[in-house]
Amino acid sequence: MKTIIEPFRIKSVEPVRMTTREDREALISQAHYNLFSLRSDDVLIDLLTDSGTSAMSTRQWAAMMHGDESYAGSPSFFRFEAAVQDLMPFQHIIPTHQGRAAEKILFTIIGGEGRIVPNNTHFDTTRANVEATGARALDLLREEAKNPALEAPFKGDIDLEQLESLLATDGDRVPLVMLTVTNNSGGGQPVSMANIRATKALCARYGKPLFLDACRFAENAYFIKLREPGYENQSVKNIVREMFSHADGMTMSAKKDAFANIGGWLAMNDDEMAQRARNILILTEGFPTYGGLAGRDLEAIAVGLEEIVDEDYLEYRIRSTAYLGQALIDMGVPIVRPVGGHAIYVDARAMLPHIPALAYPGQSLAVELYRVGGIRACEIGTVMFGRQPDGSEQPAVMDLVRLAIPRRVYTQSHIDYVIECFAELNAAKDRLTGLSIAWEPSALRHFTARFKPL
Ligand code: P61
Repeated sequence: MKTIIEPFRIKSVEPVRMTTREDREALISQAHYNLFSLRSDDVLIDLLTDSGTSAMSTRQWAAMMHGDESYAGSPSFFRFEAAVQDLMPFQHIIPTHQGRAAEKILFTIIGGEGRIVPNNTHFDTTRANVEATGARALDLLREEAKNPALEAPFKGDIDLEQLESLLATDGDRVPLVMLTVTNNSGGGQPVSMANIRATKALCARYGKPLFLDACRFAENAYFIKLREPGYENQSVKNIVREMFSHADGMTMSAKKDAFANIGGWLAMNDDEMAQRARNILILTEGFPTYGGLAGRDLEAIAVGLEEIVDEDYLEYRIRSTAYLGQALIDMGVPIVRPVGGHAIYVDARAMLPHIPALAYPGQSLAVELYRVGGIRACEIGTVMFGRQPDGSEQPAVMDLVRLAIPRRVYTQSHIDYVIECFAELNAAKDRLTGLSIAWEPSALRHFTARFKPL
């Protein structure tokens, strides 16, 4: 069959509140042209993030009733721990309230002034948590991945030559190496097993641990199955297990590839590091058998981890994201290629060449998408990454707008509506203008900055 159906039925629905273009003009102006400042009731199709926005299954909701809220030693923790270790066999599984809390703990332990943390590309919270300790977050993406139009199967791969030269010259400043799977800021592109394996070999040679930022591990594994020779007949579950067998630890946001609305964890094999992590956890998150989560959240994650490696789900997930991507390609909208797992990344710099990077073409496109169709997307470009630690401002590597697809939430007709809105916007794109920043906070400015149309 050509048609890949959603492999679920709808049992419970949430109404979408309709708005007109006039309503949205007023609402976005009141929000100072920052989409994070909108009320979500005023959004028709919310593609701001795939994080924490998944629809949970009947099995997950049922499991939540088994949540045991004991302060210490809850059976919900042990079910959670077993589900994680079934896929990611690390010694120590430390729950946190979300991914950035795991990052905060990890970098409090291993970061600090003068240190360098290499990664294929740090996501913004990871970068912010590295830099908050005084350490440097270094992105070592391969050149080919910086060309959005280039088709290559594993554009998330870290540049092994640059990594090796860093370890050879400055290795004593590197506490660990990270790989973000899939590479969110680089377009949701997967990392190949060959690259994970080779990174591990380099790390072993220089005595460095390898950690995976594993938010979208299942999508990454499915791309390995589809694209990497030798894996086509392996189960996704086995591929996942192999990915983690090459790592010494991981950070995770259960809000992505665990179908949960909240949660995360930090995992590792090193006993001493785990001891230090649990000490910090108790200060900031909670006792090690709940780590800032309710027992019911741990239950939802445990079931979510079983469901996320289901290959019918993953086929639908990857194919439905590609459906939107292909429609945009067909109408001539430049997007990061090949289409990633959780999102479409529109190349706003290429689409709006008349808007300079420091007038934020990505923000301009995101605002217009809201005006035209009530669609909320997220700028991943100069607004998010342009402010440098020394206070200066520079264009980001790319100016992208991400249309992130919440898991199991929207149907094909929602996506067809998004495509129609793009067609309208694309026809009038030359009329779009840039924006300036009227106010910004000292860190993570994209969340709260206020803009003015130029
Ligand atoms: C997202 F606008 N991602 O993609 P937490 N690593 C990676 C992530 O993608 C990630 C985290 C760590 C989000 C949420 C988000 O400025 C933003 O559970 C690869 O969100 O703490 C999160 O996991 C952190 C959206 C985060 C943003 C920061 O939409």
